[in-house]
Formats: sequence, C-alpha cells, structure tokens
Amino acid sequence: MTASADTELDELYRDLDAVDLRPLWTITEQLLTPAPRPRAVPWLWSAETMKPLARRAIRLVPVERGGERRVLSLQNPGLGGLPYAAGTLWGALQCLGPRESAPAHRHSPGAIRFVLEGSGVWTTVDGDACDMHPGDLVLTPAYAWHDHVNGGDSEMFWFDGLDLPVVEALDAIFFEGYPGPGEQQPEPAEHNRSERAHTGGGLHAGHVDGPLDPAHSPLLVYRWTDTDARLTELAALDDDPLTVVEFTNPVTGASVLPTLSCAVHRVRGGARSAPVRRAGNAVVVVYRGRGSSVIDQKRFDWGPGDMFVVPSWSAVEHAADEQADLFVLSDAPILRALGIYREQTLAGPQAVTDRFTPR
Ligand code: 1HN
Repeated sequence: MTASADTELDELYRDLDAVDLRPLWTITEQLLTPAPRPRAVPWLWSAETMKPLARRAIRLVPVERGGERRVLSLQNPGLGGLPYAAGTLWGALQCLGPRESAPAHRHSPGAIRFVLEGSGVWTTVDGDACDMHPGDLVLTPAYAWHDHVNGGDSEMFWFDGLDLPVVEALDAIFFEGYPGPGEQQPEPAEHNRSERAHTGGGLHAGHVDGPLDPAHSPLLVYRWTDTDARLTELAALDDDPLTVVEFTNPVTGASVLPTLSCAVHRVRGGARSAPVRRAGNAVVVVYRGRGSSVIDQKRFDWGPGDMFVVPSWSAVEHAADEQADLFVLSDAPILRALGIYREQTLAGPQAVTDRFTPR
C-alpha cells in the first residue's frame, strides 16, 4: 500500500469515528465468536463462608423500606464489579431473623426462591400467602406484589434467583413500593391458595423442550415432598447417574417463568454425570449431598448450601460422593423463545450429540 493510500485510509477511520460510525470489518471477530465467551467465570460460594456473614448481617442490619431486603448477592468476579452471578442471572442468599418482615413491593424482574433452612416464613404473592419449608420453590413473577414474613422464632435462609440482568439489558426495570396501609400485604385467612387450586402436575421428567409460555405458572409454590417423591420414582426406572425434574406450569407444561427455568438434578451416590455444555447461564444450589463438579476443567467440591455458577457453554459434569440434589436455575426459556438454544453432550453413555432446538 502506498503512503498516500495509508493516509487516506487513516483519514477514513478518523472521519468515521468523528461522526460515530464504526466499520464492522474491524470488529467482526470480536463480535461473532465461534461459540459464547461469557465474561462470568465458573465460581463457587460455600455455605461455610456465607452463613456466618449472613448471621452477622442479621445482627447488624435491619430489614427496612429503602434497602428492602437482607440479601447477599453472588458477585461473579468475571463481571467487573456487577452484582450478578452471571451475565443474565441474579443469584443470592437472603435471610430473615425471628419475627422479622421484609416490606411488600413489586418490580419488572421476575424472581424465584428456593428454601434452604428454617421454618415459619411465608411469602405473600399478590395476596396469596405461600408457606416456605426447606426444599420448596416459591415464585414471585414479574410485577407481582411480594413480601416475606417470618412468623416464627428461627432464622430463615433461602436462595433468590432473578432475571434482573436481562430486564436491565432490555432497559425495562420498573420498581414500586407497596402503597399500604402497612408495609405488608394483608395476611389472608387461608394460606397457599394457588397450591389448593392446582393439585398434581407441575413436575416434568427431564428439562422442558416443548411448550413456551409468555405467562407465568399459576401455581406459586412447589413442595419438596412432591419433588423428592417424583425424583425417587424416576430414579428407580434406570441406572442413569443423573435424574432431572423441571418445575413447570401445571396447565401448559412450560417452564415456571417466561424467562427462568428451575429444576432439580439428582446425582446418584458414587456416580458421575456425562459432561454437557449448554447455551445460557446456570446457577446451581446444593440442597443435599456432597460431591464435586468439573466446570471447564476446574473442579469445585461442594456440600449443602453451596452455590456455584456454570457459565454459558462451559462443559459441566457432576460427581456425587453420596446421593445429591442440585437445584438448577437457568435462563433457557429465553434462549428457547429466541430459537437459539443449543446443547452438547460431550461423552458418556449417549453418543456425542449436538442439539439445536429452533422454535
Ligand atoms: C427482591 O425483590 C428480592 O423480594 C430479593 O425478596 C432479591 C434482588 C434484586 C432485586 C430485587 C425479594 C432481589 C430483589
């Protein structure tokens, strides 16, 4: 190239920049990577680390209007200080002390709660008080009023998962405090209305790959006793290392929220699951059992109450020293709705598979 051509080209780039135009050919390879390159890294937060800190927060920090919740967010060290577990998912440990309540509010991000420990707490969702016991899943869908009340004398700990980073990326965050009277919604005479209206159903063997639904499940609480019974029934049918149950809308069979999938993966004691990678992020909460997971060649040992992140397209395999139940939150419904979901099984009893699932 001649010097004058060079100069003209330099001039072109300068002139483009001056009027806020960017030539794609200079950034194609950073935009269109052959596969996802999430900024979030595989990471684990242990219960042993989190619980004493949560207890100190219970002692020192009241739950009040403004701060709204006593929540410790999983801040993925790959995300440059953003308080997110992964680029698309909020994950956190929330706690309430004896007789404490968190004020009612509503917002555009949708949320789920998976209960780890404690008793006597209920979350009221649009007037329906949902009792919370260990292992239960409670939904607080987008724009639903919700508050948490600890009517008992024990500390309560649960996992919060939200689609907040996605709603933020869409520039669609709305938040509103409950107008009252009082900070909580009135307590209804009878709790668990949605549960009484929907008995049976709502637990799908494997992950949902059929129905999509822009509405949330009308069932707001899924009981651990039902989940455990279904996992036990399914695990007895084969010798697979992994048994999966996804929580679903009992009417349509879709994932519980339009944006979020919730499932429990039961790993057989002494077994190891085949490595899988999936488009989309996941947060895993260990409910019961001990073992380890290898995520992109890095090994994480875990036990009850530990939480870890499996970033998009990271290969993951789980091994259980004793039977383990892993609660798994993912953004799969969003990818499925967009027709871009993809997963690969990399080895194991099945042949290597590459599944694209267009809508
Ligand atoms: C929220 O409203 C709750 O209601 C928990 O318990 C965690 C994280 C970010 C934004 C809102 C709750 C949250 C949250």
